[in-house]
Amino acid sequence: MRYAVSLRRAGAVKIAGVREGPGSAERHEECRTASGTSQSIGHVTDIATTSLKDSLAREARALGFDSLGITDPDAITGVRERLDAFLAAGAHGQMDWLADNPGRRADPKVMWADVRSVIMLGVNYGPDENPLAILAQRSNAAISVYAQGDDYHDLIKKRLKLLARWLIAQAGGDVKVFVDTAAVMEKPLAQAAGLGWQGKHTNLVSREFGSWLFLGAIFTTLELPRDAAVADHCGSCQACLDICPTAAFPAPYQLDARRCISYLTIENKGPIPREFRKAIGNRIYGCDDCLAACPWNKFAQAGREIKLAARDELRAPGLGELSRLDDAQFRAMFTKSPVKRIGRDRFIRNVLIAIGNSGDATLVREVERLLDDDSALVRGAAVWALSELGPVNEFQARMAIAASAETDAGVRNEWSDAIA
Ligand code: B12
Ligand code: SF4
Ligand code: SF4
Repeated sequence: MRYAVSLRRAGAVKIAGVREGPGSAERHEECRTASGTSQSIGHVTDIATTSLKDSLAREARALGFDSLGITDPDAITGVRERLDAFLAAGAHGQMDWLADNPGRRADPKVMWADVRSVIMLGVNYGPDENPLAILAQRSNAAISVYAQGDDYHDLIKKRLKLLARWLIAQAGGDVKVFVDTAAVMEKPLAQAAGLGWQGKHTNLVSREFGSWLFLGAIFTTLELPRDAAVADHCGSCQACLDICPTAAFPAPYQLDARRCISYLTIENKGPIPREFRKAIGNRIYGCDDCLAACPWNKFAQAGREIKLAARDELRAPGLGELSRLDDAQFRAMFTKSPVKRIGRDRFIRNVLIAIGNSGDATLVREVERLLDDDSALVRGAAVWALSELGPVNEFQARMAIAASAETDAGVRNEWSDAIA
């Protein structure tokens, strides 16, 4: 367990009298005591800071967390301006939820006025093999490391709740727990809490776990001792910026999500813009290139959580096999996996882009079948894949027939663009 700061002096933790936090439309989880009610303590108590924090760290470790640090809710100064600049540039693309109430996202106290301390936690999901090796196997799919095992949201949320309950039982107070989906800026908070620093690829880099930490947060009304923020250790390195296949970093520390393969394959609901299709290669869900390029990964070890470990069938699945999945088979194959959330049509869209990039003529058969798919998104991607794999003259003849029967304007455009 990485303990963000060593505790040399025993101090006092003030547990203020609090009521339940204000209602919020955010998808946060408020942790409750076993009896089902939020526990509040109506008086101020002293507890040995060191022992509470040490015990918290021990409990967190036992629950599977690898890193823990505590910060002040006011610690992330300057993020509002950067978030505003990101949104003003439109860098969030279709992720409208990122633009909802930026004031709340950038300031934990706007999210919850009673919060006094933010406990940041990390779970190491370091891969057990080089995640870039699969990129050379062009007839197989690359699924990003984070999505090869069970969904981390479910796993971490459960453990955050257990840890939060433990904290309430020990010291009282109210809590809210968050992982990924709420309006909380987890990376700047984790940096302030001493878990690592936000690298030039914009993710948190840890000296011990490199780029491979999932983050989660517990907001509490308890006043807990703070850890020191970690300084930036990127120096003159820019390996992550150089490796990015789609040039998604307009500047160090800034990402244009609209160009990021993770966004394009997961968040983007429509057709993948043509300019990025070739650069996507065989990445069908997310991308790890900038994470994997980071030299700080040399200290990383494979994650210890078995549920987050790669399922064998998701390490290098064949593109042909994936392209044949119908809705029920897709759901069955990706049970408990984060991949499930994009649904079968977007998934097959991604597989078809990878097939178009495979150079594997044996996959033409699969593509032809998908030209008649019920989903226009799938048909459009199939047109592109065929144009990349098939001989041009044959394609022109096929276009004349198929384009005339096509009812969707977007797919008709795919046909004419493909031939242009
Ligand atoms: C939206 C989102 C995305 C979007 C946008 C990513 C982004 N960088 O904003 C997309 C879909 C692209 C995405 C992709 C990925 N994501 Co994501 N994502 C999020 C989410 C929900 C919000 C992030 C956010 O607030 N973005 C808004 C921007 C403005 O904030 P920011 O990235 O912190 O931007 C900062 C910098 O730009 C900086 N900055 C700007 N200028 C300057 C200048 C200087 C000098 C400095 C120092 C800083 C600086 O200031 C900004 C504010 O701090 C978080 C969960 C959460 N609630 O925090 C997960 C999260 C960031 N994602 C995560 C992961 C794992 C990924 C992927 C690796 C998944 C994958 N393998 O495909 C990729 C990585 C892509 C990348 N290089 O960022 C993890 C990262 C863990 C970590 N160790 O950091 C998180 C924290 C989820 C989690 N709970 O674990 N993600
Ligand atoms: S995840 Fe991939 S596409 Fe996105 S910024 Fe990193 S290297 Fe570029
Ligand atoms: S690859 Fe280099 S620049 Fe990028 S986050 Fe890692 S240390 Fe920083």
